[in-house]
Amino acid sequence: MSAIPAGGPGLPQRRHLVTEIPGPASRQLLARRESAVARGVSSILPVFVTAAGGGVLIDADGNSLIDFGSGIAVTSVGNSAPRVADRVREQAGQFTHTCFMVAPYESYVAVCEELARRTPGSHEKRSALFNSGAEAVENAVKIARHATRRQAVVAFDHAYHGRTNLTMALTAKNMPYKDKFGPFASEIYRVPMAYPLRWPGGPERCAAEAFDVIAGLIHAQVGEDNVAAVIIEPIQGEGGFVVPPAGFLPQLAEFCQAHGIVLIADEIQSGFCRTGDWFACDHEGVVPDLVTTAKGIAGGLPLAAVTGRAEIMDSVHPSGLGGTYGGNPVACAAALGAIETMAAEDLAGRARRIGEIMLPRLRKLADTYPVIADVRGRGAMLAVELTRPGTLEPDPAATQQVAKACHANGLVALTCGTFGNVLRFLPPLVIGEDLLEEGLSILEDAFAGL
Ligand code: PLZ
Repeated sequence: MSAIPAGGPGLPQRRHLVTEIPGPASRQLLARRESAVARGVSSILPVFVTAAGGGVLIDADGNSLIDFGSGIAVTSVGNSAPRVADRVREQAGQFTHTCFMVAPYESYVAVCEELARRTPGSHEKRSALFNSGAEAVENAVKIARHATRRQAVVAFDHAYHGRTNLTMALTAKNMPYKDKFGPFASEIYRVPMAYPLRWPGGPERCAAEAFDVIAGLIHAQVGEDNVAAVIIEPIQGEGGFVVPPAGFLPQLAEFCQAHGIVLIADEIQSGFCRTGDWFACDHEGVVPDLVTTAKGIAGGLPLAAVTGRAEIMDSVHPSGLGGTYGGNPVACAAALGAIETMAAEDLAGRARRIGEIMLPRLRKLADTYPVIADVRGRGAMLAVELTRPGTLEPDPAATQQVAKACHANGLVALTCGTFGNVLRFLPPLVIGEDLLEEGLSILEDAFAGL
């Protein structure tokens, strides 16, 4: 085996397989893993990574794979992006932790300033920093309940908000996220999602009916003035990259405003340039009251945030929010490097360009293979949904088969969806166009092999 290269954009940007997938070195690590790592924590790829950068992952056998996953929409700026890695190195040499609740530091404040600048709306905002997406969602709900003195939270079919107790309750899908992990938190009410492909009566009726159905359910089953918050992913992530029809989110925002309900946009997967704008809400000018962010915010370091209207955020008494590690200085340094990269390299523009390259090829694929029932998404957050041809019956087996064929040929492709029948594409926004085209060719070959 050759020496392990350093990661970052300097890595040769090419797919190069030198062994089968997984190779012998990864197989050895898999065996060690089995006797040390809990079975409940699983991995999609069977290879162990030694370096990554730009649009490639290098494994323990020296294989170079094309990355269409970004570690689930995290390394949008690329792995070991120079501005991230440099700032992390510098910060780690200065101090690694004081606890912001004990002795504060500037970078935490600077991240909150950036969040105020970049998130939708020009109103006065405040932010609080946490470690994971789930923790941000938990805190957004805490804040909304505190501010409104109400308890009910409305979440959607196909929603994903995390794996902690409250966020499991908000997440829709049972297996693998919730099965026998209950009892779950109370006062969570679920309403249908505006899911055009699967709306009874079809996409046109979805646009016309979804909001009324949801508002009707809230009125009849919860009562508007019992609702603290409505939480929605403006483009759903784990649940299947579901894009609601134009007009739906603005209607929902208007409804929340009319009834004093806090609208929480969970932009943990869709945020930070992924969809071709800073946030997915921006495409329709929707201004949520609270926004949860994580993933792409810090180029791979664990950081999450709740950002929102000053009066809502500041309704919470001093010391009502916090946590030992929230806004860790190394993670904040990474976030400042990541946000600077997004702005300096116009990664929102890159995301739009990725969409322009990928969408026509995905649509052509759908024209060729009737197993593809839908092509959807925005910018560099794209997906295809697989069903038995001519029906809406999900085809998770074909989805798995395509994903596995991609992996065997050196393309990191992820699946998602309540029914496990969606292939999703989340390339790093810095991926080269040749690599992007090559990845799409591998995907096409995988469909040809079905
Ligand atoms: N909200 C919209 O996408 C995380 C989950 C991976 P954490 N999605 C990836 C898995 O199987 O655990 C996510 C999300 C949205 C919240 C979360 C939760 O973020 O950082 O994983 O807690």
